Amino acid sequence: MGDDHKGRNNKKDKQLEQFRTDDRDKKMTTDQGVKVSEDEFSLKAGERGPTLMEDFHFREKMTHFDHERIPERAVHARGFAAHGEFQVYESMKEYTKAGFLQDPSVKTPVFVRFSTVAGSKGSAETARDARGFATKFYTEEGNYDLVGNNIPVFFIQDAIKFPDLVHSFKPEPHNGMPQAATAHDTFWDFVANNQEAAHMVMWTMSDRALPRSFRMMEGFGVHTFRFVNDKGEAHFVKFHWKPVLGTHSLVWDEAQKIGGKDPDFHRGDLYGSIEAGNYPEFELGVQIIKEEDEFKFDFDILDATKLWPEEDVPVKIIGKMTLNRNVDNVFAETEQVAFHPGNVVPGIDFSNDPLLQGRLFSYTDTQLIRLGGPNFHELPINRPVCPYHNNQRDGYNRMTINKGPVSYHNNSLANNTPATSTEEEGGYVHYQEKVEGRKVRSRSESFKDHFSQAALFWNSMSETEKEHIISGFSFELGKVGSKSVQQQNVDMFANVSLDLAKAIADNIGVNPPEGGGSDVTKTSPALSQENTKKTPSTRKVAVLVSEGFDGSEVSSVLAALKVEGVIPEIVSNKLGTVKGSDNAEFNVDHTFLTADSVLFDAVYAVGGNDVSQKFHQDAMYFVDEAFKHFKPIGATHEGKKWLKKADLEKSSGVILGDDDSSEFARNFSEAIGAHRFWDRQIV
Ligand code: HDD
Repeated sequence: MGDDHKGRNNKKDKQLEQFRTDDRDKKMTTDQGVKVSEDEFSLKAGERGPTLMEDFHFREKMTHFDHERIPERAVHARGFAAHGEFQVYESMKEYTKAGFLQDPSVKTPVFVRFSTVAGSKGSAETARDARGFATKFYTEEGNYDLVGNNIPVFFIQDAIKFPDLVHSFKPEPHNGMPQAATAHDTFWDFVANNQEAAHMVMWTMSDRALPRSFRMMEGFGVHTFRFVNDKGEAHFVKFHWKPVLGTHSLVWDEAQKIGGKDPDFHRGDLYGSIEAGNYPEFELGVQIIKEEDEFKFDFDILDATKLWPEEDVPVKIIGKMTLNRNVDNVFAETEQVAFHPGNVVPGIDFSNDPLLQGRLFSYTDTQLIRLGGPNFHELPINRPVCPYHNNQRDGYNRMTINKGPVSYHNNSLANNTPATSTEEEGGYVHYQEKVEGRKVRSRSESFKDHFSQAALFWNSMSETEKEHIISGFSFELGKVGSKSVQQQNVDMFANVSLDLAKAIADNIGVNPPEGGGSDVTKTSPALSQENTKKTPSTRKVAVLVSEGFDGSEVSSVLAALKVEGVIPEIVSNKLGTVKGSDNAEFNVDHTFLTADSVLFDAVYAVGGNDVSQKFHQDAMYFVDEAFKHFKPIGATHEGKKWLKKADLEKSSGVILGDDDSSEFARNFSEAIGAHRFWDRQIV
């Protein structure tokens, strides 16, 4: 595959190239460029004597190290990013004049950072949490940032409550616990006493908060924005990212175990997929509402705790983003990238959503402390690819050398340049919405229904998804120490569903709700992951083999699975190679020590003619765990013995074979494509 296919050589990449350096095969120097003669021993007065201050190399090396860390993000600290490109399918001229949404032949470079929200920079990635999905489009008209999440609504309606929300879910200040978890008293105390959180909490207790992969989750801009076309006409718009592989999740027990077995599970998956050429793809969708229809809905379209049901306002798919290149340096790119929902381009404008308006302040403010001053836009990853000129000057770490005496406007000495642009010339002109009102600290009545859409979400779930939500709540509230907080939450969620609240109350030992219930009967099928696209493509299968396996059969099954895009990895008791009949020989990718069932999507239990007692035990555990997590299992020969439970062979998603390997491969691949077999669930 040529370099060009890996997203090399687009405009952003060329810009970054000017800053890249390769230290390999070079001579070591100090930061001042002086060649270093010794890097192991500090300069001392005598071999056993004190180190001398004049050792400038020691001083410089140590000082730099001492200052290597910068503050982590206040939220979304744990993240991973990749480069890619975006292309629109058809011109969006009718709705917006945004340049990057006009021409299907134009590829716009993008940089996307995915993240968890609550945990610190080093926390496990499979925590129950919303995921950040932030995209920077490097357009010819400047950077456009779509700073979204994988959940279409937010916990609060007004940004002034953001510090309270975050304080409540971060580790409790008196003991610094728990890490990367909302399963503690302060978060649930916040929820019960700030009931606008109800809708988003339904999402975070659902499978959405446990994505299988960054490649398999939706993204949402959350807020209502505006599209403005070249005639000055505006439409309200909400943005969606739809993963081409469908939206898929882990189960909670699996997610927790992965947290220990592989805390880098999601970044490993993204990095590995891109390196293997399985480029993650997301389609961009927009929901559009006419200005005059602003009040036609039973919710306020400015309220960030509300979604626009896709069945009422269809998602129009307008383009595709492909992530095709990993970063060269995680600190320089992923850590130093600075997103801001206020980075817009002509044709995209804001709405009066009070959460959005508050965000417009917070992001620059936080970058100022995190990145140490006002020049972070000059960091290579943050620079626009179009020219930029203004009278901003100086500040820490200024890199641009602005020439000439003039740094003010208006001026005559530089012919009044840099000059402003008219709208026709591409100058950003804010949409002239008419706004009138008294200065008040209050919330519109139209923002006060906190439960109808939470109930819509609940109603739209499959039975399995509902079970998962009940156990999500029961886990989280089960970890809460305060009986009062537990009870308050049960009573609160009775407004979403009595069944839900009663089930939680029963599980956590508090009183069932006294009243409650919801009148909402509406459903939105688009909200259920049961209805998402399913495919075996890029699913990882553990192939459990030992010496003496049936060579021709296993080789043909693996070949057939690969045609479907499945990624088989060989697991055995020792690294090295494992030999089967017909001269078949595989390199072993993992042992039972280095791998675990939870790290795979399916298991192919093969065995061999030389299986030790220990191998049997390990393989049985592996298969059993996969079964408990509802995963497809294919078993042939000795592998069948590992289906130790009497009725396991008869369960759905367990494919047995010996006779016809192509039929087995077909059935197994189909099962892998189905992902999980929920009818194994014992309720
Ligand atoms: Fe935020 C980071 C998404 C509400 C204040 N936010 C941050 C990131 C994402 C979001 C994806 C990480 C960006 C990256 O990868 O660097 N935030 C959202 C969404 C919200 C939201 C979808 C609701 C619709 N955020 C929100 C509010 C405020 C903030 C209401 C404050 C008023 N968010 C921040 C921040 C962060 C941030 C403190 C931390 C690090 C950063 O900005 O760069 O400013």
